[in-house]
Amino acid sequence: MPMTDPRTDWTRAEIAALFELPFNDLLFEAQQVHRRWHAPNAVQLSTLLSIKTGGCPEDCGYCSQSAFAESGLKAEKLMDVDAVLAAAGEAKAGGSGRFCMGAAWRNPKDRDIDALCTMVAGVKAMGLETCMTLGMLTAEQAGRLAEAGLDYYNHNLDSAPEYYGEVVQTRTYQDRLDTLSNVRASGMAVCCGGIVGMGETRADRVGFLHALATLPAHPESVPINALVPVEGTRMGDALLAQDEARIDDIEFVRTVAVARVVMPRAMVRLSAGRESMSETCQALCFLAGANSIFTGDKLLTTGNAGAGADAALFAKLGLTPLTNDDIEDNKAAPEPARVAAE
Ligand code: SAM
Ligand code: DTB
Ligand code: SF4
Repeated sequence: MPMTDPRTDWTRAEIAALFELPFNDLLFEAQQVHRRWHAPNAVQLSTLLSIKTGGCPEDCGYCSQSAFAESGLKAEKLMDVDAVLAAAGEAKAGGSGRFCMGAAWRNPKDRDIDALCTMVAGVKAMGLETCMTLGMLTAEQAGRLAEAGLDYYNHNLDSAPEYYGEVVQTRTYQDRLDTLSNVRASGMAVCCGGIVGMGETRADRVGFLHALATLPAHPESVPINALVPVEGTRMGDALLAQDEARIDDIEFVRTVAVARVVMPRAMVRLSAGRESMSETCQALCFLAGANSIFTGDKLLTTGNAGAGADAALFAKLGLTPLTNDDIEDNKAAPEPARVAAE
């Protein structure tokens, strides 16, 4: 097959048709696309750290850190650089290749940028890839972070444009797109995905993947989160009260598979929600093309599967951690590469 840039002109009808395929056909298609661009049995490991927890002025209906939620979370100030570097050291020792630092901000203040740049430089000097998620960024702020060595910026579209008003009201979809374009222009890689299981319809999931797959360039990394219901959050409470049914596993796997097919070169990350997911469902997600996870027993504020459970699952499935060198080799490869596993 000739090398072509991944398509960014997907239509909603095409994406809806992928969702509607018989499950086996969809998974077969996703596996074929996956094997053309990625190592079939290697999964990238990232570790998260909340560097500034709670008290966020945004009203995201899923989030424990929103000041609008009654999750009981104490608002903290930005962590010291030394404490962040100590946590990064532990992540590296635990085999993680990427360290993602998250802050519960609407946007960073200019006076925070020096400290953030020192964190980036320090984490990078340990040989880890760096990622941050800090809310909206101006072009100047994105430029400063890129210069300091920030490899990835995570900024999620979270859902379809038409469902966004149900998710958050203190910012617009266009605000998100503007930050994504500032990040892209700075040269950093884009990590952008969203959450399923927030009470959205399949049509909304189609609209969500359509928004991602028709960005001017696909995100390098696409986190797919399953809503973690946190008590005291608007959406968490609705799910816990069973007003909303938990997303069906098969529909979740379909979402991962369609993401893989429409964004063939992206790393698709099976993100929040793994702690309450069966091994079987996670295995199907890997088969559907997920090739990245968060390690450790904590995400930002909620629990994660943990190193022991992950090691056991990897052993059962014959999966190996994807190294940063593998990822670089894959990017540099003139032909679709199958790194590390052949
Ligand atoms: N404040 C920044 C922002 O929103 O861009 C960064 C941190 S925010 C916690 C990062 C992402 O985590 C959100 O965009 C959302 O997709 C995901 N997230 C937060 N709470 C979640 C939950 N309870 N369940 C699933 N995903 C969640
Ligand atoms: C993303 O899409 N998922 C991660 C990361 N980006 C920053 C965060 C998940 C957070 C889950 C809820 C919590 O632990 O507070
Ligand atoms: Fe704030 Fe981010 Fe949570 Fe929204 S998702 S409330 S912006 S920390």
